[in-house]
Amino acid sequence: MKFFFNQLNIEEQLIISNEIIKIFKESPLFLPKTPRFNRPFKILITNAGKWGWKSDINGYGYVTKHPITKKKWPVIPKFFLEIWKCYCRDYSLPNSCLINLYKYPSSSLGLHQDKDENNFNNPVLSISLGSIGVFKYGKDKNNLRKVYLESGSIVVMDGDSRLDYHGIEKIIKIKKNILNEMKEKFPLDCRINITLRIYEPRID
Ligand SMILES: O=C(O)CCC(=O)C(=O)O
Repeated sequence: MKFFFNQLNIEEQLIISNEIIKIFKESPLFLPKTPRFNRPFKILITNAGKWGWKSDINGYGYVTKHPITKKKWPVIPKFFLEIWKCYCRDYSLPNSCLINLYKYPSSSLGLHQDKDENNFNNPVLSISLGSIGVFKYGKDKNNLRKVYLESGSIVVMDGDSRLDYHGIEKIIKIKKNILNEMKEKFPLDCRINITLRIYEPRID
């Protein structure tokens, strides 16, 4: 796991926030639910790119259309691709961009591995914006480390860390949340995480 803390400056974070507002308009946030038991996640999500991730009673994985609007996901903003090129320069461009909204201090994301992409030689890159995410990670579920992901931080999971367990324990409110400055476009004191991935559909 590679952490690049506080990499993006305020101007860059504002560009990203504006791109997210545009994505939300085309591709509204939705509440994912667990397969089988239909339990709601503690975050809202949406996507950009050819492939978007969803989870509902029928299963989870990558799909080309928004589960509610049934429209294709919007394209991944160029600026996001530029960030990918800086940190993952040896790889092809991502075709999936998942956006998570953590609305409350109690919003969280359970410990998991990113295993739906089929080719784990490709990295996963995530960008944090807004409130702090308390991020737990490790190879062994019983021996986890904890870091605080502040706004503008980037995480890359590649190589040996590509299949590490990870999750968000909780959200910590900060004094100056960049997302609060966006004219009420985001819930107060929220956190946003953007994850860029390369999904390779299975050819059966
Ligand atoms: O919010 C984060 O920092 C982690 C997001 C994540 O692990 C995921 O969406 O799979």
